[in-house]
Amino acid sequence: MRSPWAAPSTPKKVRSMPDYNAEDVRNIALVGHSDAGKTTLVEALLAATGVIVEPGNIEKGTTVCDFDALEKKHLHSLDVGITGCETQGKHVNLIDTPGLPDFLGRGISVLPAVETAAIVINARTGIEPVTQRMWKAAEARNLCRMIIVNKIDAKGVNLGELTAQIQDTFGTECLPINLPADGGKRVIDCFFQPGGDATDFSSVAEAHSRIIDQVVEVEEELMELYLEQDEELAPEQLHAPFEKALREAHLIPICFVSAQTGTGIPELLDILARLMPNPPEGNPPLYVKGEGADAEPVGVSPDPEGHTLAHVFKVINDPFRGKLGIFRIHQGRVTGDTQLFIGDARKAFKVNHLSRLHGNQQIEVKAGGPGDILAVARVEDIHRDAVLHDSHDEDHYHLRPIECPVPLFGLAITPTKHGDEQKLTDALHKLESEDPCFRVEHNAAANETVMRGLGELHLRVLLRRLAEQFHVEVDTKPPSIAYRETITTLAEGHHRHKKQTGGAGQFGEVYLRIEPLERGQGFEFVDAVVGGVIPGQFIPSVEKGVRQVLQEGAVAGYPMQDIQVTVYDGKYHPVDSKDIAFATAGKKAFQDAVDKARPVILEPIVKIRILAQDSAMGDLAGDLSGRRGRISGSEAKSLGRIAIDGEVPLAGLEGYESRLKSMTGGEGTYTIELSHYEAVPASIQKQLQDAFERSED
Ligand SMILES: Nc1nc2c(ncn2[C@@H]2O[C@H](COP(=O)(O)OP(=O)(O)OP(=O)(O)O)[C@@H](O)[C@H]2O)c(=O)[nH]1
Ligand SMILES: [Mg+2]
Repeated sequence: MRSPWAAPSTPKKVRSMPDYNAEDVRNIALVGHSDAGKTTLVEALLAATGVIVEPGNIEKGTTVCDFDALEKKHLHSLDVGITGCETQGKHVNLIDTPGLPDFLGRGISVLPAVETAAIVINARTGIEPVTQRMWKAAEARNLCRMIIVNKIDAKGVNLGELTAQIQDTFGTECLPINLPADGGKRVIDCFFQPGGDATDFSSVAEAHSRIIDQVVEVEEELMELYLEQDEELAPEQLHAPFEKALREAHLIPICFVSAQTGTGIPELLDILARLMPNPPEGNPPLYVKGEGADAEPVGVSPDPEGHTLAHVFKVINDPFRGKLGIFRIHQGRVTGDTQLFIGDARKAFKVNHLSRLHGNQQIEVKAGGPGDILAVARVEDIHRDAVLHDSHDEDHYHLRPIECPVPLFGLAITPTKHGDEQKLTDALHKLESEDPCFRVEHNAAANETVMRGLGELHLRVLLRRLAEQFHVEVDTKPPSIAYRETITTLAEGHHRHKKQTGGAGQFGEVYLRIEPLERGQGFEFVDAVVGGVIPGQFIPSVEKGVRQVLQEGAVAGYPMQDIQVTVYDGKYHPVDSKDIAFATAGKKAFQDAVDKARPVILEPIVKIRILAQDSAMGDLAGDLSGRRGRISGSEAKSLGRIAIDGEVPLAGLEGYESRLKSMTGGEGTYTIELSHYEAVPASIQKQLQDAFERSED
């Protein structure tokens, strides 16, 4: 299992890194669909800069970033890998992310740590679902972006067509900064010193002038100079506007490489060192001060002399060695002596041992400054998304949260061994703290503990960690669907609660009105009682009773949503009226109203995107309609593949993964995201209603 401390299977030479300033740091996240070649590209970059003697290989399981046994078995990255290299006096932090849709959240969660998202595209398969999802995530984070087209050595690739497709999908700001030549055996620089060589498509001169035109557009004065001056603008004159164009996403350079043959790697290193932004040049990190709606943006500067501010973007729990918190320093310095607060904690911890990561190795370092990505071990209170700081001036600082897809794929679990309940809860809690797209829910209606992730593989990997690292075996079954209840029309409700039991009695009477709200609006409670017919102190009791029904459901035992409740009349008794009486009256009056308001059960509907060979289209469409789904469109992709978009109830997707594989000979993949809630068909509503018994107290 993955452990960042284990000795690597093939020891390689690792150079110790010298000190450097923020200006000399480049932070790059390699993102994009599975098989684009990200992990292999990291190997090529490390080998070209002498960090490793020779590039490792996915098939042999010898890469720096895919060091985990399960990654070697699957031949895919399942988690983030962090390493770095030096080139031209610059320190380049490289973060490799998994490209399988199931692990999307892990990729998204590293974005706050970098200035640049390098979107790696497989030249053979073109733009794929995760390419687009990561593009959007990087854009939402305001990151500078570049596109790396990999596998230009592969047979039958059409790089001209792919470039046009990239511009079509992501915009005409995407411009080649170099071009492939000799059928992908060379690449030719189009920016620094453009030569006149023949290329595989387009021309160097044209690519050069398009990129310069794009850069000068961001600065009027430069534009004028450009138009007046006969001579070419020198790269030095262009540096600042180039950075500005990157920051404003007015320019997204495309470069071409083969991670396997090494073509384009020196050119890529040149681009990383000379053009991609250092921390002061990138867009500033999105810090806010305060909580919720009161949070206000605050400026942070990559100044080593400022107060220390760092963000924990990843946490790894290892049952034997403790916890590792991986953070990015945004301001100030961190040394072994630094005392850091975690969030708003009053008590600081002393850093002691700091390290830089190189795959599963930790290399001890003495200090870090703005831009550095470092790790600290065995700090129990550290958690993902924590802000570390050395002064209370930075209390209540947060980084704007990442936007992760909602985990929809669920498994209901119970420990196999009796007595393992607590162990399971603890282990699940740890896994939850590591993974932004993993959630544990307790479904009270069905008395189920449900783990939710982005797909079957995601959960299988976590189950394996539960067993191997935390020694908890569990039994699994498909979970009950997360239905909701709502009403479809206005209705009135009334209840008079009167109880005489020997001693003091109970009395409360409530009249209320309910009406449907727009989908997603939740719940609103309005007090429209006049003249004190229900005294003010009992109104919260009425609301409490209503909320109990909201939580427990009135139709089939699922939480209710999108309802407004207005209490407008009632009666009280000076002696017998008490909280419990009004809570009961509120609850029963609400149930009474719901019964008359044509209640329905809602189910989650997801948007689905399936990618497969086009010959499977007929089978896929037929299967999806059998699952109550429908197709909304399809798009032909290169190499005889097709992307199909549609909508389907989440309940219909049980067992879809294996069905899809069998319909497509293992080729098909799919991604889902929550679209909306919709009423279930009447027959399903009846089944669910029949199985439900309403609580009477
Ligand atoms: N022909 C060719 N194959 C490559 C190249 N780069 C990587 N590959 C192969 O493509 C496959 C996938 O490479 P990876 O580096 O694992 O791709 P990845 O993007 O890290 O994939 P995930 O970890 O699943 O996201 C491996 O078999 C590599 O050997 C390349 O430039 N040319
Ligand atoms: Mg990988």
